[in-house]
Amino acid sequence: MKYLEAINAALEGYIAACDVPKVMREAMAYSVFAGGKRLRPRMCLSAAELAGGSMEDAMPIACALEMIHTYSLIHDDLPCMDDDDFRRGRPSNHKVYGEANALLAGDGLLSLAFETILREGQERLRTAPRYYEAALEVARGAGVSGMVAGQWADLANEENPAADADALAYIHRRKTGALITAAMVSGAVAGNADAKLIDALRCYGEHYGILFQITDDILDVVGDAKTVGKTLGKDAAQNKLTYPALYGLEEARRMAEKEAELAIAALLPFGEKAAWFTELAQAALTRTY
Ligand code: GRG
Repeated sequence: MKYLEAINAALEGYIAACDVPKVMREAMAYSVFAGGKRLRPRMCLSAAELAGGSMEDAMPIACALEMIHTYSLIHDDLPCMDDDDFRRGRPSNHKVYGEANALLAGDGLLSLAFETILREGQERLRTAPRYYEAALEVARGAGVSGMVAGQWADLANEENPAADADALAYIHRRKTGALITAAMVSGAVAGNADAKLIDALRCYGEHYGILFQITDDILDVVGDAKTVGKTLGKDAAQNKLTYPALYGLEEARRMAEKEAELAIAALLPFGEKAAWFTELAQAALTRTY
């Protein structure tokens, strides 16, 4: 619980501190405080601690990851993208604030993410000398070589009968996996990890990202809409390239188990200190939201 509370308190502070019109702040806060699991910031903080760094030094980067993740969900729900009316069990941002405001709330969160990282940097550099290297990982994971490229490819492959396993891997390594991997690596770098630990955490992030996406796809087929908090069955309706669509449900489940094994194996050399990550990968296999 200490992580969740600390992440929420820091996010509240960063959003409260920005000088924006009241409704814009409300629109940003509406989605940031809608009950997200805080997976990426928690991964970042735990990776920093595993490396011997402090939660305090990694916190601006952890919060930036959550702002970027939230912007991506707001934009993904827009009618021009996935066109979804529900997210995290509530009306999507554009259903409450309108499309233009939702677009801007997303833009606001993306820029606030980097403003936060840069503004906090001078102070953090004293104890986290590679802080800006960590920030670069976030920019790469979020941007044109990461999440944005994955979203682009995902939209481009809708209704594409030639889309295959390579296309699926390309999309999900970037759309979902890149920001998750960036959370692991940025935390590790902020914590001044050595190359061996960074490689291991990167490997965990890459496998966990695929695991997370496979289970997301499975939930879209067999999940409970109330528990998941969003409209289900949309992937099939939109002819999306997903793991169950390409491989079938049973094979998709087996693939998820394999990815969990590989993620866990990457951190075996770090023993008990990596226990939280091991449990996280195991829990992903049975997640219901
Ligand atoms: C708009 C550039 C841009 C990108 C959007 C993340 C994304 C890319 C689209 C969302 C589509 C989707 C369902 C992806 C699957 C994985 C995923 C990101 C699920 C949501 O993440 P959680 O479960 O969400 O961590 P919470 O609500 O807990 O924060």
